[in-house]
Amino acid sequence: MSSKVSRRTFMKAGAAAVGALTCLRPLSPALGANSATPGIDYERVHGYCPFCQTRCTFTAFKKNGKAEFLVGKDGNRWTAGGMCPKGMSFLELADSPHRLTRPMLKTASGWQNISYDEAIALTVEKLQEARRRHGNEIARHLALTAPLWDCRESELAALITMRFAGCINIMPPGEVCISTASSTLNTLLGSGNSTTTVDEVENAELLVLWGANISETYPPYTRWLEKAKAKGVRIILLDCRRTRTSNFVDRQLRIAPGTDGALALGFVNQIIQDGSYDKAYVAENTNNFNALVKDASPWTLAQVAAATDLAEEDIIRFYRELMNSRRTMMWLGGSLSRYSNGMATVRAIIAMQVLCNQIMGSGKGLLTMESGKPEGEKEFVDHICGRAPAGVNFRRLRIAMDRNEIDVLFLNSSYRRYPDCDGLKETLKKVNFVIHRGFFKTEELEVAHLFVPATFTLESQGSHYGAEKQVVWRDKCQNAPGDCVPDWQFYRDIGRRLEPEKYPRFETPSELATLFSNTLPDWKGITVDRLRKSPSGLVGPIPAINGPELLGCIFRDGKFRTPDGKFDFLLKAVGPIIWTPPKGAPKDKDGDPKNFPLTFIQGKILTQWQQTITNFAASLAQFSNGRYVQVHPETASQCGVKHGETAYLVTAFGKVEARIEASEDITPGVVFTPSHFLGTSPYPATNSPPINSILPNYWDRISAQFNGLGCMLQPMKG
Ligand SMILES: Nc1nc2c(c(=O)[nH]1)N[C@H]1C(S)=C(S)[C@@H](COP(=O)(O)OP(=O)(O)OC[C@H]3O[C@@H](n4cnc5c(=O)[nH]c(N)nc54)[C@H](O)[C@@H]3O)O[C@H]1N2
Ligand SMILES: Nc1nc2c(c(=O)[nH]1)N[C@H]1C(S)=C(S)[C@@H](COP(=O)(O)OP(=O)(O)OC[C@H]3O[C@@H](n4cnc5c(=O)[nH]c(N)nc54)[C@H](O)[C@@H]3O)O[C@H]1N2
Ligand code: SF4
Ligand SMILES: [Mo]
Repeated sequence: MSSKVSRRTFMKAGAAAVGALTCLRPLSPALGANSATPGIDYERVHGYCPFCQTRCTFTAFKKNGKAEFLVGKDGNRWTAGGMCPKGMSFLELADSPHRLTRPMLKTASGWQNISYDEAIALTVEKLQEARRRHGNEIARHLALTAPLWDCRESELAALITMRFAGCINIMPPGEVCISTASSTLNTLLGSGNSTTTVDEVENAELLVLWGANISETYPPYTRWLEKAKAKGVRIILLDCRRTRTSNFVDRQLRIAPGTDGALALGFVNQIIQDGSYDKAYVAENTNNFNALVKDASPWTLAQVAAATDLAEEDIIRFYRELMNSRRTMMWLGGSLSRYSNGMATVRAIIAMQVLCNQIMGSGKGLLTMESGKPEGEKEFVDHICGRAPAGVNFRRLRIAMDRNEIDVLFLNSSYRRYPDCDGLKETLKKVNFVIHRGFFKTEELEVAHLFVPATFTLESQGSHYGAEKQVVWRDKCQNAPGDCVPDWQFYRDIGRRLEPEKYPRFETPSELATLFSNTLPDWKGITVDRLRKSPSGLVGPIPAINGPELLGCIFRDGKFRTPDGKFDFLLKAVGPIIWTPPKGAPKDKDGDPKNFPLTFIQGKILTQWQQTITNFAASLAQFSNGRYVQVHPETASQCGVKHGETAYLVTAFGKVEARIEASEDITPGVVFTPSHFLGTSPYPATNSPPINSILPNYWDRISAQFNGLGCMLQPMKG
């Protein structure tokens, strides 16, 4: 007997399942994830999905040199074998007819194929030329935008090469992701990301999903909501839209976008006023409590209700539920980092948890989206290359590019991820030489001089990290087409030419991973051998060979990871927590409520990953409704637009065409559209100008912001 499943039937089955399930579990018992199914002559290759930080692990079933299907590893304690359609799409993407597989150089007569060796030689020449021109000033003239890398070894190889080239300006994707939350958590608590692991939700009494659409952005984690519910944990969701996640919660508060900070400050004010916060804990473990008292004092119940559009009785009930809970966990969605007031919001939410002693211990703490980046990378690169000063952020880089100061830019991402991307495109044209790494024909080619194709996850070995600070491993499953090379090879080959003596010697990611774990004391126990055997990966740090993984609250000694072990309510470098509406919102002083009375938000949908790769998958395009805007029927009718028709979504910075989807799932006055899609997709369902083309170049102190802006819907005719 052999359960031969063709790829097409598998994708079809997967497709059918998407409608019904939040995440895909192994579809047929015959394909049971790790069981040795007799009669199937497939080679099994250990892998992980490089997309979101659920970091699902899978077994690739390989035949005739290629993966035929992927099955999530059911031994993975975080996912239990779940995967989502995005990860599955790699089977199609690897073989996609749209994939670019040759290095190309832009010439006066258009793009011309060149060899990989020529591409490397040209890149090295450009770097050396810049060095000759700028000497010791070189650092100001080079930059790299980093993707959510396909594996950690690629990231390390790129960082080492850049340092040897003299480049310190590395733009992490985190800057336009959840940097507001992660930087604030790092400064205040010393955690950088989640303070505990997700399995702790079972030990909580109350779980608050704060703008976190878990079932669509971390689909296999839906089971943690189910597990928590089964244990009687109460779950409250704050979101102005009804989403898949709404199905798993006890109560939802439809808070107005960008106003969570006001709700949090109202709670802080209330418990300070009535003296119900944990006074002894605060006295012993925090500094500058008086600063918080002052910051929160304006936030009466009436003020909170006016800011958040929530009814006073709903606010009181929420505050009471928080006060009555002995163990509360809060899960902070990435969406909180996408507002110009994001830092005030995150500070206020952290203060809520600290005031009630809800950070340390089981069933308590803060979880974040896209967290998990383990420490050690900077130490490792410093160890090899010597210490270097810090580089600039993207806002500064953009200014430098505008002044024609950047000679060479490694564009390893979309530029469309940044707000005002059309303006940015013009800026990028001022860079002398742009090397783009990618997979498909995208808008980035318009600003690039050299294109060198990269590999997909199945085509190279490497490690990665996930939301639980777990490190996972994958082996190479199949050869890449054409001249596609993994980043660890591309950057190593450049680095070796620049610094033949000093560049670390490695022929495989496994050798680089071993060098890494041998160099960093906290990584000693995270060996490639051990990773290969673990379906869940290994939660770091593990300082001893064969040492245990430590799950749960990261503050094991009960102290914050700050210089004095205490939490400081005053952030001197930033000033008080002052909450104001998001910049450009209808209620903001810079808003224009007459012309742009609606609030614009955008976010992720289940079947697409970011702005580029998955838009090229036909298997996913079939689930896409294209560029639509979700809007309440009342709002649609006030704007004179009807369900199903195409209209303009207009901001003060531009407009895009979008199909109206009138639905009561969204609060009146708010407009939502998916953040995905690009203008070069071959499929109409994923083809639309980038959404950042209608968003302004607004920044808070940390991240580039996208949401909360005033907007309008305009009929196409009349
Ligand atoms: N399917 C899919 N999953 C992904 C990704 C993807 O591209 N596609 N990307 C991954 C990455 S890199 C990230 S950073 C995360 C992002 O994860 P999130 O940022 O959490 O995802 P979003 O869809 O932006 O927002 C989540 C929810 O917040 C709501 N929301 C918007 N504004 C507000 C607000 O002001 N307050 C509150 N309370 N809610 C608000 C939205 O309606 C939405 O339902 O997702 C990861 N997972
Ligand atoms: N308006 C708006 N903008 C957003 C968001 C939003 O919700 N709304 N989300 C933000 C968030 S959360 C994030 S994380 C960012 C993501 O933004 P990006 O990091 O730009 O993500 P993608 O759009 O997937 O970009 C993919 C491109 O990066 C390059 N790339 C991808 N993987 C690799 C790799 O392994 N190696 C190399 N060398 N290159 C690679 C390829 O060129 C690929 O085409 O976008 C942010 N921008
Ligand atoms: S995108 Fe995230 S949830 Fe989906 S398969 Fe990949 S890692 Fe898993
Ligand atoms: Mo992100």
